[in-house]
Order: sequence, then C-alpha cells, then structure tokens
Amino acid sequence: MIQKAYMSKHLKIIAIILILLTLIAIVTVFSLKEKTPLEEFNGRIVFVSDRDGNQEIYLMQASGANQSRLTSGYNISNCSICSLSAEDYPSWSPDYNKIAFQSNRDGNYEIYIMDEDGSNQVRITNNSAMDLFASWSPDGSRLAFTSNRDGNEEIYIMNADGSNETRLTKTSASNRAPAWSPDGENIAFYSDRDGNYEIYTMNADGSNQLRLTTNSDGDTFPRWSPDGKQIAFQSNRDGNWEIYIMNADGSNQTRLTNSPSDDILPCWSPDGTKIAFSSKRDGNYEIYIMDRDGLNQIRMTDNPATDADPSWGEAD
Ligand SMILES: [Ca+2]
Ligand SMILES: [Ca+2]
Ligand SMILES: [Ca+2]
Ligand SMILES: [Ca+2]
Repeated sequence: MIQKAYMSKHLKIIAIILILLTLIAIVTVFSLKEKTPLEEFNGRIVFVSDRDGNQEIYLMQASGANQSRLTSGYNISNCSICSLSAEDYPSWSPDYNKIAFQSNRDGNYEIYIMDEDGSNQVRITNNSAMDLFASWSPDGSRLAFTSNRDGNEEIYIMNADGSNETRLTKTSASNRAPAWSPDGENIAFYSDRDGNYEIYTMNADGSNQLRLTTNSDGDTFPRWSPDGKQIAFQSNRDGNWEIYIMNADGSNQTRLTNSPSDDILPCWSPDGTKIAFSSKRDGNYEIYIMDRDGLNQIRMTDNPATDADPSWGEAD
C-alpha cells in the first residue's frame, strides 16, 4: 500500500511536469508566431525621401518604426528665390554618432556632417564644384568623396573637419562613390575610365588601382561587407538595375535581386547578415531589406514619395 501511494504520488508529479512543459511549449510557439520579421531588425536606418515636398534626410528604426525628418534645407546663397535644397546620400559615422550627407543648400553640392538627431549641421567642403558621395574611414578620422573641382569627377580624401583635401585618382574619366574598406587599407569606387562604368579598388593612398568587374553595362556603387570579404554593388547587366554581391577580389559575382524595376544602392547591416536597398518594384522607390544571400526581401517604407539610399547604423 505504501509503495502504491508512493508510485501514484510520483505519477502525479510527472503528470504535472508534463502539463507544465506542454504549456511552456504552447506559449513559446505563440510568442514566436506573434513576432514579425520586422522586429528582428536591429539598429537605425537613415535614408532620403521627398515625402515632405523635397529631398531630405530621414531616420527610422530598422523595423521601419519612428520615421522622422532630420534635415530642412534651404538654398541660403540664393535667397531672392529661397528655393528648397536637396539633401542626399546619408552615411553613418563608424561610431554611429554622426551622419555625413551632401546638400546644395549653399549654392552647389558640398559635404556636411550632422549629429544623429539632425542637430549641429556643419559644412565640411567649400568649393564651387560638386562635392559628393562621402564615405567615412573606419576610424572616423577621414572622409573619402567625389569632386569635379579639377575638371572631372575624381576621388579625394580629407580629414573629417575638411582639412587636408588630397586627390587620389587622376584620369580624364569619371571616378565616383568611394567606399572605404573596413580595415582602412582600400577604397572601392566606380569609374568609366575603361569605356563604361566598372567597380575598382585602390589602396587608401591611391596606389594599385584595380578593376574588379568587366561588363559592358553599368556596375556602380560598391559597398564593403563589415567583414571586408565581399562587396555589394548595383548593375544593369541583366537588363535593369539589380543588387549583386562579389568577393572583394571581384570573383563570384552573384545577383541577389530579380525584379523588372530598379533595385539600387545596397547597404549592409552593421552585423553583416542583411542588406538594405532601394527598389521601385511596388511603383515608387521604397527601402527594402533582404538577407545577404538575397532571401526574405521585405519592404520597410510605404509612402507614395521616393524613399531611397539607406545607411544602416547600430541602435542608439
Ligand atoms: Ca562644392
Ligand atoms: Ca561595366
Ligand atoms: Ca531590378
Ligand atoms: Ca515610397
């Protein structure tokens, strides 16, 4: 009798444990189901939109939440017209505290830097030519950029306060959109020096300029993966603009998107697992996120205006 009571007590305990485990399993399954993919995206994305009438820089959570405008630019130098200026090409600093961008608010395109909340907007270049496409060095001390101040578009570097501007390329062709490698050793860019736009890399002092793509169509806007092993870029080699990825030596060029409309301007998540980009596939430009292998393409903005050119930073 004692043994029987002892056994039934044991069975009761086992039954209670089984019920508890089942409840935990049910709760876990439901909570996983309720969590949308968007909530998995960490960090903050700055991007360009003309949703408020002209091109400005905006900030949102990588989940798409809390979209807010950071700039409100006017063309100050020509205030008899006081036209609205265009702000464009935002880029997070490596510590994610500042954002570089370009604007024509002072009469022609210059590079500016602002704090992450849009305050303290400071002009870094001061030149009647176009100054465009700023990219931070990985230690945040310098910026690479494009300027036509010497007659045609070339790649330059400068200190982050605008001092010590130095030209790195010298060709009669266009050299655009530099991207500093995560180890600081190299700069990728695109150029039509060989007849059409191709991706190139060079040492950060301008030496050893190497072509990575060989394709009669456009290959533009290279962006290094955070581990430095791959470069994402855009190409219209397959009939329209798509996002591609290749190894940092140019090998293994692979298409990641496949839509009949423009898919442009890739940028990596800080952890390197995802790529954000701009696409017109739903009728107008929106920001999308996909895995680094092109799977799980998800739209992050939903606005009849243009939403484009993301730069992905870590959470505040
Ligand atoms: Ca300028
Ligand atoms: Ca090409
Ligand atoms: Ca496409
Ligand atoms: Ca839109």
